[in-house]
Amino acid sequence: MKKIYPTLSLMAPLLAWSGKADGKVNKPRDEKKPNVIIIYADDLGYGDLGCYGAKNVVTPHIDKLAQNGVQFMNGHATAATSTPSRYSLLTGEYAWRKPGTDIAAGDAGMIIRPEQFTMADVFKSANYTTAAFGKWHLGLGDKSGEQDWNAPLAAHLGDLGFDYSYIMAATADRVPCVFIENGKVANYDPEHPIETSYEKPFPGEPLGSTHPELLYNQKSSYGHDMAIVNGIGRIGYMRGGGKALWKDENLADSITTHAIDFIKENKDNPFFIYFATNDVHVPRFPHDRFRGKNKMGVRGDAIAQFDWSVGEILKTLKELNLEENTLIILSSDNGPVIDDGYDDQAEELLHGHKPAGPFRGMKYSAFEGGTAVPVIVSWPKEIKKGKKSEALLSQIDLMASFATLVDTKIPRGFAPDSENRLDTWLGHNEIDRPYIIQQSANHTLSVRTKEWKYIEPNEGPKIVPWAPQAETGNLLEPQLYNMADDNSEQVNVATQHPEKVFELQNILRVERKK
Ligand code: NG6
Ligand code: CA
Repeated sequence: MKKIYPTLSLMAPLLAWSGKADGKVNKPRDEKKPNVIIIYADDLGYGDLGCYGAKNVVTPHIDKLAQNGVQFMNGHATAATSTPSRYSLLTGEYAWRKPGTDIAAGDAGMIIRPEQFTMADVFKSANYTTAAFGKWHLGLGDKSGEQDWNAPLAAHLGDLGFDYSYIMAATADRVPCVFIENGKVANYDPEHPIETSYEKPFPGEPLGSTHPELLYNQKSSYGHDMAIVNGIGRIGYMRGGGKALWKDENLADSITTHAIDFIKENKDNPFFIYFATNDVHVPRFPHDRFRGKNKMGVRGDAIAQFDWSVGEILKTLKELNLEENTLIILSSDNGPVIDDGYDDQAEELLHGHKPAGPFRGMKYSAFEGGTAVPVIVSWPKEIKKGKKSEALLSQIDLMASFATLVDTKIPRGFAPDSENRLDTWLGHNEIDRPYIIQQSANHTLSVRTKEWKYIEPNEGPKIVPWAPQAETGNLLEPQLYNMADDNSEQVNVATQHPEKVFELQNILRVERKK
């Protein structure tokens, strides 16, 4: 579907970004626009990287990226789970404004609609070549449950501003377990047509629940007992696939090598890459090169594999002489989780490792651990080395900040929640966002300022049923934490500071009305 944005200048002038924190405008640069790569890990926690204090796993490539750029100590995803976080990142709209943005099934219809203006469109309108790799998890095709995986999909990333895509439809634990390249199953095997269902099993196909003896690896600890693919129980039913089925141990290799090929092919023109890894999501099934190397078991191995992927991208940029003028943003879609429904010993083998660093809660949670994530930004040409920034930051602002970077306008009505904070993202200032809004798995909203955190009252279990280490943050009373002296949200001071509670509640009220 063709998008037409009359307000948009397709002849965007060359980069004219003011690189100054004080608002003074530098001379417009007429050099080549930077390449931009978002490296988006899955379920990687604030405490999971060497540069954020991890001891049990080494992440030399990422640590180097941080040393060469800015490391943010107060960066946040918009939500504590994948689909809403990614929706907000790629559209600049808080997912809680848009129904149907919860954790998506593998046969969900495409959640971002073709007529929406996306982050990829920002770059396209500035004449970049754009691509997405790896985990998508934002639906494909026109309607949920109605995809024909054996034909070109009715709607795909080509309709969202991506020139090229090589993606997993959802997650590694959801069917279909195949890569999709430009809207078609990659390595399609006509002998083995693909069918999926999230409603009923296919007669005669063994399931994790009925044939646990076929699960030779990674038994489920919760759910994940429907289709069995590569000996691993998944969410959703599937049959067929044949040669197109991915190999779990090769996921990182496939995603990384496709991205590297794209970089090589597009080295002469500015490109934008959304590089979304499967690591460190479940099922954790790292390649033999990493397996068994880390004392924390497969979760540690998967972090090392993620670091390897980053290293390969950096190596390629260096070889092609693109390192200096490539802006890289590395982050995660939500906080960490330990046991996420597979019995992979992630908990038993932690050895004192704290995936969420100092924060309370994890993935799914309204506590900070749900959304406080590593954020590293590097652009050797423009960013001073080795900076740490305490600025309060939300991924919601990347879209408008990128629009400023490439000097393009977002058409009216799109990216309503995204603000241009480019100078902060590049480490030129440390201006906090006045507040950020965070969404937990059950839609509880929190307001975070630099000093305070308010969690609205909500019902529900205290612990995520399948993730026994993950506190939800649910409480029937308002919660208020003083982040300046209690960043692990231990002491609820709501009753001592009713005026602060009121002020932050009011922010939510106003935001909800927008
Ligand atoms: C949950 C899954 C979990 C994970 C999550 C999505 C079970 C018991 N739990 O429903 O394993 O897939 O969805 O994670 O099935 S996310 O990072 O993509 O949001
Ligand atoms: Ca995730």
